[in-house]
Amino acid sequence: MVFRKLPGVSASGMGLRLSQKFVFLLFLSGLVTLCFGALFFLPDSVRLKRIFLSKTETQPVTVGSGSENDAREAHPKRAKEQERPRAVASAKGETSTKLKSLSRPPAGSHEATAARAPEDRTLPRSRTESASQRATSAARGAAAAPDTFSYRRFKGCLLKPPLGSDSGKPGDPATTERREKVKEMMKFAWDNYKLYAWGKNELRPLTRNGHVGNMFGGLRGASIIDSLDTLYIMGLMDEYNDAKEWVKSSLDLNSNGEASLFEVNIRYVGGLLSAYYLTGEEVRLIDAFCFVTACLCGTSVVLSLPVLCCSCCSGTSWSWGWASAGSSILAEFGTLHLEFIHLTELSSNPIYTEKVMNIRKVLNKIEKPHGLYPNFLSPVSGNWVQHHVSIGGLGDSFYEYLIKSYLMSDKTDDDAKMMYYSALEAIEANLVQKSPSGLTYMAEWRGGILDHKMGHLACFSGGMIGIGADDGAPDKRQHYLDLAAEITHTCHESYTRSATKLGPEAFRFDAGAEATATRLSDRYYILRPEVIESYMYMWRLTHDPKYREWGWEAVEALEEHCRVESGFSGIRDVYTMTVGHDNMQQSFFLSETLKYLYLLFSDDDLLPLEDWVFNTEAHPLPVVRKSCLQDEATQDKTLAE
Ligand code: DMJ
Repeated sequence: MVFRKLPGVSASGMGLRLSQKFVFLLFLSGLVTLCFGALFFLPDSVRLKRIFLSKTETQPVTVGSGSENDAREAHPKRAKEQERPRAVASAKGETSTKLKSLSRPPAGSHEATAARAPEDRTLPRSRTESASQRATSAARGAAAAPDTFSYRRFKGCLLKPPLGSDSGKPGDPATTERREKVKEMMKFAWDNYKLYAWGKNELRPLTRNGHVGNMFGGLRGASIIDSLDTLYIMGLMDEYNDAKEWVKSSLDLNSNGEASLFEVNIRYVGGLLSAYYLTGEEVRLIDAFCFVTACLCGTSVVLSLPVLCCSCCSGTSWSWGWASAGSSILAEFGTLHLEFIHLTELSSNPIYTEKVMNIRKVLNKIEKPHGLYPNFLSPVSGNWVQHHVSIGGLGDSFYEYLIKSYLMSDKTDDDAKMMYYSALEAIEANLVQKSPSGLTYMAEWRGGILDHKMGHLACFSGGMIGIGADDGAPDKRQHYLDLAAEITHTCHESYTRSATKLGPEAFRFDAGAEATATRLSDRYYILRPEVIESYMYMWRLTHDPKYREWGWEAVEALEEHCRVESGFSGIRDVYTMTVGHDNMQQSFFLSETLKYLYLLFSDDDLLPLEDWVFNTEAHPLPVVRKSCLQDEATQDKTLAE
């Protein structure tokens, strides 16, 4: 009856005209497609999804040729907070980002098997054994006994003199006093964490409780692991021992949760590695090996291309649901090299290095727009997903790990060197800009259109370009050092132009703005380290006293605006003196911000840059010297003396 009332509908009930039938069918098929598509966005736990999609694993493309190992690449990178879902930006690790399932290798699948340590492949395995169980067993087999570790080989080349509270003590009393102040800040942050949030990931200093979040897939104690080396370097030995005891007795690495391999790698693996190299004490490092190996198993199905996350107990892997079209993120899969190379050095298991080197092969093969590396890569097609390029969030530590891989290899990793300097050239040609008043900054690039915005995260690039200056082409060295100084200067400007003298999350150079945030949503500061990190490197490289002054300005601002009764907190708006606190003491404040400040006010012989590189969470790792690795007889002699 309804139809009769409609124009064009015949009296024969459903006698629609052909064109109407066509439109109706089109509408219907659209609706069905939409409903089916929506299934992919449901959490994995929803029954409907399991019924319809249980057998829809995406088979990744295999990029590259050669052996099984060669052909498979994994890699994740930290979701650069800036472009993570906002929730992450406001409270790292808190996001309940629902992870889009890209690939789930059936346990025992070809792909999962290929990721096992080589030693493991010869062993018969029960069919019911999970991928991660196999990987864990493999890692135990490969790296189980502490005496297979190679710390001994490094020792002769490191720790001159052994660290202690006097290490790096500056000559003048004023700087010593500043350094003591930073140490006091660390103790204050640590004591409050210990009092109110012990064993949790971060302290919530206003509500005086702990925060766990889901960034680490159920792992706990991020602030403890991130603090181990800072406490040790500062000579806070009681605190260091408490931290060490907790790691020994309470760190549970049998996580069932969905962890970001990037975050686990830079904080947990990096933190444990550093503590090991600094102290010579093996604290749960073997377990960390097992954990990472299990993660590798999870990512193996897409070893041809990167994935971000892993569930270490189920051997599954996926990319962030929010990342463009489920793609993998440059800074996630490009930020594994330093730690993984050390895992191979210590375990004599090549699997870690093989994985990260395969990532490079993939990246070397793909065509790069204007020589630039876009932030998103499809793990399915092997192509860039969008042409968004940024030296800040989503891209940053990929570039950092190229130059640091070169430096950490005792300048033998020519591949990393070549990739870094050609990327830097492309960045200079396309991203580096000068503002009307002469401030140098790094814009972002979206398919050829410049976005004149620079994130706080991008401010690490002053230090990065600085430490790479000396190994650039001879005619470029001074230029790179100048560029590093100019960028660091601009980042300092972003601090001095705010009321609190702390910098915003992102600042712009358009519509009359110069180094200031123009959007409300960019005005927050979450205790990030990048600007101070560049001050520290530039101080070491130039000894220009302004960097120490700028660092001290930051200390005063942190004390005035971020220190609360029970710890340090991020603030919501750097442009107002009546600050609102975000109630979060980030673990990177302990591992990076305070460590870089302490080093800034220390002499250069505390962790000299010729001997150490800092991972992207500021955990120091030793340069792998041929002389330390090859001449074991000499090493033994040195140790005996
Ligand atoms: C840290 O976790 C690391 O420095 C990472 O590379 C970038 N973001 C935070 C600090 O801002």
